[in-house]
Amino acid sequence: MVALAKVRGPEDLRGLNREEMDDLATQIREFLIREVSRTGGHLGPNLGVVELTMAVHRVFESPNDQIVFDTGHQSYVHKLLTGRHDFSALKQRDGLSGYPCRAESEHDIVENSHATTSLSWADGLAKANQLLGHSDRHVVAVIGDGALTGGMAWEALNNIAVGKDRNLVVVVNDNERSYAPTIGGLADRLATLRTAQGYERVLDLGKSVLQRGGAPGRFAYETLHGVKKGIKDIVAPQGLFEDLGLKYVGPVDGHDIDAMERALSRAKAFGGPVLVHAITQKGRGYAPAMNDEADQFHAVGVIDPVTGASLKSGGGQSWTSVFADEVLTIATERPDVVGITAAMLIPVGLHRFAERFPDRVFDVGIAEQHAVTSAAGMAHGGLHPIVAVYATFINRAFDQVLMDVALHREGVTFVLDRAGVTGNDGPSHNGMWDLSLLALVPGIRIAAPRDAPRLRELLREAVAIDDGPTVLRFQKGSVAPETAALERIGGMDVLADHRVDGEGDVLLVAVGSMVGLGLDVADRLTQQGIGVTVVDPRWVVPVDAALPPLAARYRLVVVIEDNGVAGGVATQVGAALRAARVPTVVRGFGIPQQFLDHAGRDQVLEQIGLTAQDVSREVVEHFARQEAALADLS
Ligand SMILES: Cc1ncc(C[n+]2csc(CCOP(=O)(O)OP(=O)(O)O)c2C)c(N)n1
Repeated sequence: MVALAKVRGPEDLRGLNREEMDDLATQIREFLIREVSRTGGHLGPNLGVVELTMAVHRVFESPNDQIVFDTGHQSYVHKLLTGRHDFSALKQRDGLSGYPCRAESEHDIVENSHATTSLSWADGLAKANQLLGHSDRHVVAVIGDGALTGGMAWEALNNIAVGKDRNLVVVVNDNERSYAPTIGGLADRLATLRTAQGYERVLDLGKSVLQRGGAPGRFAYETLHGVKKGIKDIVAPQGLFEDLGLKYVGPVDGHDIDAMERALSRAKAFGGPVLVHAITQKGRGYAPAMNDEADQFHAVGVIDPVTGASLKSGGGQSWTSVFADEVLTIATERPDVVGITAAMLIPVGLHRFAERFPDRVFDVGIAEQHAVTSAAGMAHGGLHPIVAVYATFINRAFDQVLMDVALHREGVTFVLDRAGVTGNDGPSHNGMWDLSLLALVPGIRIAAPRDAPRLRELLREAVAIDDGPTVLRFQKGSVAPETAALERIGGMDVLADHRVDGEGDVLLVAVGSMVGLGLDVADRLTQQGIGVTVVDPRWVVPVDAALPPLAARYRLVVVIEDNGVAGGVATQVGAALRAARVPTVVRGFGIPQQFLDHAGRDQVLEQIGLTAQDVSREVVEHFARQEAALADLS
């Protein structure tokens, strides 16, 4: 028996026999359940790729061979096999990243957690290897059936297929699920392929029997092999990959290490692009995951390792849940409203709508671009689509929002969950680009609710707009406490008014989830004798017409937003003031344009200076500098 702790690199796997490998697989599963239940993480996907990853590391020699994991959430086993055993601070500051990470290991290449990029990366790596003469090097891309529903995968396969002499192996990790069961024609086609299970084994058996028979036997085997495609088309019509010109091996039981090794070795020896179709089970070996209908523990928080029960209280109603309830109410009132999700029905809160009106909610697969243009079509056809995605994933569909929805003035509402700093999932999951990108779109209207009543109100206002795109963005986690408005000026809510003798120093514009912070800043400044008025603009793009005249009555406008500073609300407010010839200075506080390492949201906010203490100190110093400059002049 070999202890998992002794496995410091893939080479330690190579001398092991079948029994030792099986034993190691058991240890890896126990490790994952024990460790990930303490920190939270992508437990289900990783339990499903234990044997697959072991086989990949036995057959290929990383880092000379290059292994790319699509999305990267299923790379924990790879981390273990490449010597990373301290999972105690997984996804936390200074702990292991939840995705591959170049800073962690020479075995990690792609750390972008946006799905469906692996095949393009692999195509590029294989082209580089060929041109630079690395003929001994193989590229392996591990991609889920979910990620395979994304358009980029097919763009890549179209190119991979013609690179006949490039060493590229695509391993399709087919567990029939994204979060929920994978849907669409592709999923149906993969299901057809699965029915051919056993075929490869027959062929393997034939090989060993026939090859033992010397030259005639070998001839018979080659003949059999030569007609393989024909047989397969009879057994299971599967032109899908072979029609593209890709050699297809499978389906293979992804939990049978020997079968996986045989398939991968054959693919490796082929010397051209090969697709290995592995059948796996998400959550394998852990009953609470396998029995979980919603997503088989795709991603969990802190759980009891024995029962799988969640151990961390939710901390109140989530933004997602408020949206889920309100969108259902609206859908009940308005039959023209439809929902679209890119493979994330429950995470984005369209599940209640889908349960009640299954024909009116469309899961399009991990296909954000298609989701948006399809929504344009639906809008033109007389519906009002609500496209619900995580803020970070709308980046992918910028051109579709611009050219298909906005240019054609189609009434589509985008609901962007997880906007702003999300923290633990690292740089690619922060929703810090959506607002700046979307603000570039002519005619778009973007809202940022500060609390649950505003989310409901703004969603209703958004779906009432039928002549262009509308956007609602809100953060991850629990809704902020309710803050009532003192009054409304234009479309803006005034939340606090601490002017001294009617004189205002600072007009503080607090955007969405930053309202709590803004109110805290206002209190601190008031204590320093600085008069502050706090407004929540509700709709941040375009800038409310009432804002420039209001700003003209203050010495400084402070904008606080949970978005990249470049091109965000502060930029928009500054431009609006300049256009209205209002000279008041605008100071923006937001997320610097950096890729932020994984850590808790509060830790990240502290690191980038988005705290009440930091912002109020900056404002006090601003006035101190101004007064010093005036004193110099006099
Ligand atoms: C562009 C994009 N959209 C959505 C997601 C969210 N997401 C993360 S994993 C996942 C499902 C992936 O399914 P699959 O590729 O089959 O991998 P599995 O988890 O089943 O192993 C989704 C939708 C993402 N990472 N990237």
